[in-house]
Amino acid sequence: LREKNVKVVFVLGGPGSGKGTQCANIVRDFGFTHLSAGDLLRAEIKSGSENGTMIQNMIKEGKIVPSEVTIRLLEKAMIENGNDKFLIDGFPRNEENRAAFEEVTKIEPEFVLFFDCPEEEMEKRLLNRNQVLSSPHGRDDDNIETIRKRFKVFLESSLPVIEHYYSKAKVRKVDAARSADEVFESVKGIFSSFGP
Ligand code: UP5
Ligand code: MG
Repeated sequence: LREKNVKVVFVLGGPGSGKGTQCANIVRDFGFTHLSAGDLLRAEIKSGSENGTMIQNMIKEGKIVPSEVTIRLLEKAMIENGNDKFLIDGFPRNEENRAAFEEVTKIEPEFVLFFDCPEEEMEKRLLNRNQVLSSPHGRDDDNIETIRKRFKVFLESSLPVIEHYYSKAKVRKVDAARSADEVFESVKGIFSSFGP
């Protein structure tokens, strides 16, 4: 990955802040490949891997899966994909994730796209997605107990990662409490000024 000079943007923000939604737009307009750590973990559960039950239990509790598992999935996905530009969505979620990813891949992100959104708004969105649980978007961590746990883990473990990147002047913050189209207008500005 290093020899290929792969470029990575971390897409971070609380549960329901719109990471997945905006990544789809960025893929369409800017030629990145989207890798959602959560999606990769959910696919791993479905594949019946030996880690599946452990991952499922951790997601149910809103806990952060051990970084070796997540990093292995991300690395495999990046290698299998021919692209050299990746949006890594929902990772790193704690300082240990961040340090281990850097250590293993030697990759530093170009920048961190941070979707800033109040908890009330995120809660509303997640509960709303839960309404359509029968749809392919329904997720079994979108119940109020797990949502509260996810918020707590975000505040305690994930915000410090964003702070770390602030200290390196790598954070591009976007107000995510607007319509998806308005948010994407801001996102476009950030990616347009990021060279080819
Ligand atoms: N929506 C989106 N944008 C909107 C807008 N502007 N206005 C109104 N509605 C909007 O959006 C969520 C919902 O809101 C959707 O219904 C959407 O239509 C609507 P989405 O784009 O899916 O937001 P996103 O930020 O991606 O929310 P998600 O629920 O995926 O965030 P999480 O961070 O909670 O989920 P993730 O999949 O990343 O992780 C799940 C779990 O996996 C974690 O809790 C953890 O247990 C585990 N995990 C790890 O252990 N390690 C990892 O590295 C990653 C995950
Ligand atoms: Mg998501």
